[in-house]
Amino acid sequence: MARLNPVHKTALKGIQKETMARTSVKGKVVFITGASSGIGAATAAAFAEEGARLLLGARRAGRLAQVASMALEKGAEAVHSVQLDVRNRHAVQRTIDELPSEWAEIDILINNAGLSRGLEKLYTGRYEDWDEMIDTNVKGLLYVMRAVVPGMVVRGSGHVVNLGSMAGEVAYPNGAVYCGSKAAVHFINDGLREDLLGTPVRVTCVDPGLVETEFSQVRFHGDTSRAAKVYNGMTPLIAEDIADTIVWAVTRPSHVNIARITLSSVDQANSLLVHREDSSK
Ligand code: NDP
Ligand code: 8X3
Repeated sequence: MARLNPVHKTALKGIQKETMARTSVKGKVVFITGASSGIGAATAAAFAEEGARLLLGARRAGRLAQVASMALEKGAEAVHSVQLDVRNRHAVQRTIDELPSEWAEIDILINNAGLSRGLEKLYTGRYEDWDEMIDTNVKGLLYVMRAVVPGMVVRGSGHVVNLGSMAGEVAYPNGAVYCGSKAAVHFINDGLREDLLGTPVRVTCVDPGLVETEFSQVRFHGDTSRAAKVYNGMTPLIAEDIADTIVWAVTRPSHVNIARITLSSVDQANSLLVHREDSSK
């Protein structure tokens, strides 16, 4: 094994001391879109435990209020909620522009709001479902980024975490538009990181496989028994697994950029291959 000379050893020690520190999120403003449910709500809880200040956004104000009080109980330094539909570009910009001054400097953006609608062949799919997915998962993600990232560049600090999906890596039958929207997130994520090169702002994409949240209920327009079947015979991830991963990525030392993380339960190899116990045995 190659030996380090004394000069290199000393230099390395200096680097380790200065740069290996975990990035603290205590007191930092963390903006989570889609915070009213699932991964967003669990991420709010995880950042609350780190003592962050949480800016929570979603359309359902009542659900946001529940997440806000849970986050305060778990140790969030403060919570501010904004009722927000990410599909409305003007509302997104206005919401960010009109934040109270103590919330205006967003340190970390968790660009999580998203959904799937329907599971059917592309050539018979519903236009309304396509619009909703693309408007939310692609255009909404972009609108939020466009409103938040300029401030990070001016202040010379920030971290954007985008929620992609394993479904953005391999398309599955009947899911082309959802999968395509998440493939778009990968390219937008990577393009943003390229455009931010030369600034200290970090950009990460987190790509989960199956996570049991309200996701499938939303996909099947409230059909809970059809939604439950998605996870039949297998153990899915839970929202807290994704929250834990997001907090890990954000708390790496400030010189480390985690570009992309793909995670699934051990019962899933990719978006096409899921191991299920045969319930008839
Ligand atoms: P949930 O349905 O539990 O949560 C989705 C969240 O997005 C809700 O808080 C919802 O809030 C919000 N949302 C949806 N549309 C809008 C909108 N137009 N404006 C603002 N907020 C919106 O699903 P998950 O927690 O599972 O999903 C979170 C993200 O994770 C999504 O981007 C999803 O694609 C991604 N993902 C999920 C996986 C899974 O298997 N569950 C796997 C891989 C990725 P409200 O309705 O109150 O507006
Ligand atoms: C969500 C995972 O496989 O249900 O992105 O589409 S899947």
